[in-house]
Amino acid sequence: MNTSTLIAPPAVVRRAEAQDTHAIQALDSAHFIHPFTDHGDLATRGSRVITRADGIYVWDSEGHQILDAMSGLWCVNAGYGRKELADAAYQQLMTLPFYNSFFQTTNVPAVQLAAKLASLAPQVGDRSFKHVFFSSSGSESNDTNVRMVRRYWDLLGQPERKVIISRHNAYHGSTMAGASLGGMSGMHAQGDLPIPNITHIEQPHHWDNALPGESRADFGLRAAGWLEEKILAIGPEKVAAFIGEPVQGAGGVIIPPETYWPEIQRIVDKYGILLISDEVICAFGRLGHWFAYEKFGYKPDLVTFAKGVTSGYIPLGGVMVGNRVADVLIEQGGEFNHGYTYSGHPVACAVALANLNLMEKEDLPRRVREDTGPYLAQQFEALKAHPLVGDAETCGFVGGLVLIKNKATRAMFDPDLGVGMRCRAHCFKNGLIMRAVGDRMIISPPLIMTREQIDDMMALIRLCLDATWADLQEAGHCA
Ligand code: PXG
Repeated sequence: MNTSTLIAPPAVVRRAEAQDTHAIQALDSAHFIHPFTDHGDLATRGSRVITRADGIYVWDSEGHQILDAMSGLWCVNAGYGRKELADAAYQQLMTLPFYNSFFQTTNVPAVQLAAKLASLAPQVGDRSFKHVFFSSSGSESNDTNVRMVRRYWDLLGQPERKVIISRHNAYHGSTMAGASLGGMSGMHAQGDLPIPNITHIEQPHHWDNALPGESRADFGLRAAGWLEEKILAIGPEKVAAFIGEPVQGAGGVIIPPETYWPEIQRIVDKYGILLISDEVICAFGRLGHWFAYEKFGYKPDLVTFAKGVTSGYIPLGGVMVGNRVADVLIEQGGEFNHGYTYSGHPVACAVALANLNLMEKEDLPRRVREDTGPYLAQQFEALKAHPLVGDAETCGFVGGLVLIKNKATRAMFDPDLGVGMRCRAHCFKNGLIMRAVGDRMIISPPLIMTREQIDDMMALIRLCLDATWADLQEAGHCA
């Protein structure tokens, strides 16, 4: 079916609002060093200038309306333009814009937010979450995890337990510890990473790593087994913790088989190792639950959060500290020499509280779990019929699809063709933001999206797949 007839062509609207794009681009390349960017290349092309946003759309300085299927950067869970969040920030800025939480001092929004987060975190078995440590980002929170895990084992008289095991193609941030915990080879290649005592196992990626004919269930068990092999190779008495994203986000929306996390739980329990769930992307309704460990049925000791806690309106991150760790820190005591100026920032915490209240009022996690998430899954399933799509899957409100050269043989395109980037270019041209990770196209839409808006997004996705397919056929690259 040619879906291009279903929707209006890219909406070029509100030209009257257009700003002087060239002037902004010139200032941008003269002064702004962007993250994860080839700066020389950007200077020759010029940045896209995003000027405003509302609901599930953003607008650029040329007046183009763009459907943001990435929620900013996996974070605008409650959608753009929410007055409640702006009001909460304004009220708090006028009441107490800042005070620190060092030196036996606290502030009301930070206390209320910690209690709120504890009330949202489901208790599993004997593991509960009563305590929260605040930071301003996911990266800082994972640095906190490294410090806290080592402090925990020191206090228990096992200082030799230092090694943290993570996975290749994981993303845990961009600070020295965050990038080391992450498994991105490009990041490790710059700056002598990983730092000592951090090591990696292979990811549970059925598409890339399963044996021919291996079921998802069997592969999940085998992939979890790599953790046990690594623990035994290092020596269990030296292993402090295992860290993983419930679903790998930046790595390309890698959804593990259902057998994976329960087996990981069995292994960490067997060796008494701490389990860290990095839910910077997956928490706050993204997978249909307040916290994603509930979906996969495991029991983390520490949970990293950021992004969706404020729907990205203001920087805030933190670590949910489970009772296993908190009890030791509190009861065995002594000063924990770690913290940030902005730990428990009153304005960020006030915005987070307003955001969580709003998400609760609109029942967004349940909506994703029971209504819009399953609907999105159906639409992605149907995409598998497209000649360019080798696989397509979702989990809650994240999704990934593989662009493939030959569906029968599963032959991939030559990476030099940059097929994912070609598809991404068609998305931009047609008013859609979708990310490319190699030849995997990924989405993480705002949780407020309705079924009708999912239809609009899917029509755009099909339009862009069709355009990419037509390009590749014309150039003789298709099988
Ligand atoms: N953990 C996870 C699981 C993340 O996804 C971080 C930690 C670090 O958070 P901060 O707030 O320090 O950025 C993240 C961040 C991408 C992309 O290209 C993903 C992230 C950040 C930047 C780019 O998909 N995730």
